[in-house]
Amino acid sequence: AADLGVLMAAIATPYDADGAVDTGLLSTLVEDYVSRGVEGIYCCGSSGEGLLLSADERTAVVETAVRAAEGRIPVVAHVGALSTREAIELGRRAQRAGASALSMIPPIYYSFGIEAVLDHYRAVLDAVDLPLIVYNIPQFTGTEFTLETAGELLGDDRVIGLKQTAHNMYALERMKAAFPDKAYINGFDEVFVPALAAGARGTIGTTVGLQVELFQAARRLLDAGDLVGAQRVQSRINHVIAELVAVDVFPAAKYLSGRSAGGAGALRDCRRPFRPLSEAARTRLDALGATL
Ligand code: NAY
Repeated sequence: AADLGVLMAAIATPYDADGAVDTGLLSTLVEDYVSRGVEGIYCCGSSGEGLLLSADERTAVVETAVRAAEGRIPVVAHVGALSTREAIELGRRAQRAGASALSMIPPIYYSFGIEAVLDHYRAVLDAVDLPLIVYNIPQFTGTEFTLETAGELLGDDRVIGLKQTAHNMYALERMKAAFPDKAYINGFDEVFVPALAAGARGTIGTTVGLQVELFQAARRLLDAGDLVGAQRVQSRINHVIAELVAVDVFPAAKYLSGRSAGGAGALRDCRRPFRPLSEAARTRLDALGATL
């Protein structure tokens, strides 16, 4: 399996003037990311508005990203869905499209309980012949994966790792200590350096495509044992994140991502109910973009 402990961009999904997925722009964006040193593409996640897309749209995004990446970097397909049936269908389609791995949030909305959640994961693993990265994002899903709840999945050979979009470094370290051979992937760009220190390798993030050079620099400094230097780079990363979060992180990052594919805003606004960016927000982001 491809090494997934790398710097992966959680890619935005571009739309055309009619609001349909713009596969041409998506290919351009992937090409730009590859040329700038992004080491993997994560499709249809939070940043990619995966849960706001139809199954056919999600499939088209994965197919396009795989085609554009041309095997140079891995493409991970997020196939999380409320129903097990849909997650399986999305997983099968991602496999046919040539994705390197699947990733999946637990089912949301109903409080299913951990046994149902684990069954959901097992059903997808049984139905699809691709390795899987568990997506831990408790703030959105209400389910937190820790050693206690994710141990069974981490013990499964088909699960290659876990994406920790949570600030719980202790839980991350405990999982790593118990299952050291799995890939732990940071999911909050603002704690990249702390997560590497806790045992993660690589990251999947909204801002990776905007500032991959800084992520590379932080990793390099940490590898060289320069924690203070790495922390300084993390601060620069966080300055950008704070600006994006002050606007609205996903619409803001999507706006700036357009800069390498036709100009800021070229990917168009996130789908409703995300609110369109105001003129004031665009102006603020343009100023930020000039510093990147
Ligand atoms: C995805 O699925 O798009 C991601 O993996 C992105 C993870 C993002 N998590 C959340 C909760 O937004 O990149 C982070 C995040 O945008 C960033 O750290 C700023 O908070």
